[in-house]
Amino acid sequence: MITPRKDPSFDPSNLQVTHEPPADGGRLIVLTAPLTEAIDHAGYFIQMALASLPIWMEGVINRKYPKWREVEHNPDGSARYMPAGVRLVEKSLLREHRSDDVVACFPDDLHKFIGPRTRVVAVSTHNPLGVTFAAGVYTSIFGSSKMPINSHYSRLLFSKIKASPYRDNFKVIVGGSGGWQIIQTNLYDELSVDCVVEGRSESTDTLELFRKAIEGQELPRVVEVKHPMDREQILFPDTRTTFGVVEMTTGCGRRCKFCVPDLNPQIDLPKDKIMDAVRANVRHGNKQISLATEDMFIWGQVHTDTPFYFPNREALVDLYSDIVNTPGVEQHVLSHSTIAPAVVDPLLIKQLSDILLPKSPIHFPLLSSHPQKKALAPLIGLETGSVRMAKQIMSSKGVPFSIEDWPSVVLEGLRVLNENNWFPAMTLIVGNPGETDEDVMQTIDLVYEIERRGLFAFLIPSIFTPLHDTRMEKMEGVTQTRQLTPLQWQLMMKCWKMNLRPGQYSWWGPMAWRVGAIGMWLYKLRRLNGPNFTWPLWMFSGAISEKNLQRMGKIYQGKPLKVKTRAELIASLKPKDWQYLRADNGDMPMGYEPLAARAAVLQAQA
Ligand code: B12
Ligand code: SF4
Repeated sequence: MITPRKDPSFDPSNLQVTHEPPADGGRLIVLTAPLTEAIDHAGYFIQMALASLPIWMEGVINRKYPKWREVEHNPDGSARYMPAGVRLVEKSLLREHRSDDVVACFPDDLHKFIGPRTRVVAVSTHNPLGVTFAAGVYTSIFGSSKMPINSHYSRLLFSKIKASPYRDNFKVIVGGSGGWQIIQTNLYDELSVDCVVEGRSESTDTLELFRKAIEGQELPRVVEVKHPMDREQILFPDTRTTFGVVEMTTGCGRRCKFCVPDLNPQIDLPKDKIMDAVRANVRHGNKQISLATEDMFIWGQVHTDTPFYFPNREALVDLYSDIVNTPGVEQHVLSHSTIAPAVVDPLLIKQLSDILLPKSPIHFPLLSSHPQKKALAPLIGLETGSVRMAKQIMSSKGVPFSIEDWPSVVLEGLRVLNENNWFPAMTLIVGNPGETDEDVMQTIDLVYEIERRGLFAFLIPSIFTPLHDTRMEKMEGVTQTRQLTPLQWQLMMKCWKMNLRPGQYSWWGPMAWRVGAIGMWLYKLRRLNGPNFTWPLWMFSGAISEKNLQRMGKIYQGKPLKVKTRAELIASLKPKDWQYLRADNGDMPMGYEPLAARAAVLQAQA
């Protein structure tokens, strides 16, 4: 059981506002999501910041994005856009309910739709309590109120529903990728939730549950529903989604032990349905599209004769070209990927860059060589630089390459990506169960090697969180920032120091960080995070050089890594995999051509 956080800034009694009941008696089924998960502007980063910053830092967001709370409505007051999860619940329900019985609205508009007729209020949530990787760790580093902004707004939503004068008439059903957090914290009563659904809304079990709720039957606390096993059963939104999210794949296939989405079947969704959903978004006023996936590179190669980790270049180029060339699509952002495909097929990365950069809203003026300084920034898991740890938790993360070569795959992949103006956000897990100082040192070595080679990724360290249903669910790593060792702190602070590199080029940048970091430490952080945090923070501030800190024995400076080149990595592949390589990338292994020729002969004979 996870201990829920308290939110001192939040007083539910402020919610006792009375409204006129809706003239039509309200809708039978009202769908909603926390405001912070529904907003559609300012790109992915604002939602990630809302999930990671504590509520007392909300002012930072307010200053940077003064209009972030402004949302758009349809003429009837319903939400113009909603997270893709809400849209699919809506679509699933419309298979057996009339459209005027179902509505999706923003939290502030709930009173316009919840009335005496309402029987179900369904909430879709991504991360309601912030007890997941990066979201939890950053708020806890900053201490006092550990409540992430997103959790504050999620609680606000639940309190509004709880305070409804019609609460006794309807059931509250929660679903989405963050539903498990309510189960694990047992906050059903506090949040006034009747039932949490684990799984997809397409399932007939979900419809059955809504039927029971409408009839006023008691609901179980948790319902697990099945994931569709084939691509045709997955529904697509035909209205506008937040950030234009349209699903591209489910599952992954690399089988990392800590991963939730990999538990779903590996499916790549049909292109015609993806395109319909893209066009539907545009029709409803969206100018941006993002394909949701765990690994964009498996699309077009699922259940084919070629292993999924050799990307289908033609299929991917065709799909992405059609998306960005759809009239009305002005912006496109990437979601998640893995890094090995960049080593396998660098030309694919180049071709995708040519197609995607012109429509990318991301600009990194100090990093990008694109004429308009555009960049692509998918989220990629690096997780650890320790081969020993990688073997334990993610032995297939780098396939077709051996996990023994993981640091080389990361460095080579990043080189290819950076050359093509891809600057990924890369996550690292700190405090894995059984992680030793030696493991952390190897990760620090890899991070220094990234720096030494002039490569760039936003490195996002987070503390290991055992996620529900995964093969590491019962394992415990570090649970509080005070437990972090000096090396683990050093790794975290070094990552952040490197992330700020592009911001350090101004004359005032380095000075601002020095003063700011030390000021924060004196004010608050030294008490919160304990003595192991002190020297890594001095390193982060840059007030004492890393060389001097190392001489003083206060930090570990990392040793150069001996890594394989792309040619050496390709040469390390098993001969049976050579047939899937693309010769136009070069670096082909010795003996490749005879094999290719033999394959061509066999093909001709067949
Ligand atoms: C796109 C995406 C984002 C985008 C956009 C999110 C948005 N608001 O639309 C961005 C980049 C902003 C984002 C941010 C974050 N994300 Co995110 N994101 C995704 C991703 C890739 C796709 C989500 C999606 O839209 N899927 C498609 C829809 C259709 O699926 P769905 O929402 O799950 O809905 C289905 C079911 O859950 C169910 N369902 C949904 N709602 C409901 C409601 C009811 C009542 C019922 C019955 C059923 C139901 O039915 C739907 C299908 O029919 C997923 C990975 C994944 N493949 O799901 C990660 C994922 C959800 N994100 C994750 C995380 C950790 C985060 C962040 C915390 C990261 C961070 N530290 O910044 C933040 C949190 C943001 C916030 N506001 O709190 C984790 C969730 C882990 C968890 N909660 O346990 C995931 C699973 C990624 C991962 N590999 O771990 N994310
Ligand atoms: S590569 Fe990513 S999505 Fe795939 S199993 Fe590993 S963590 Fe999960």
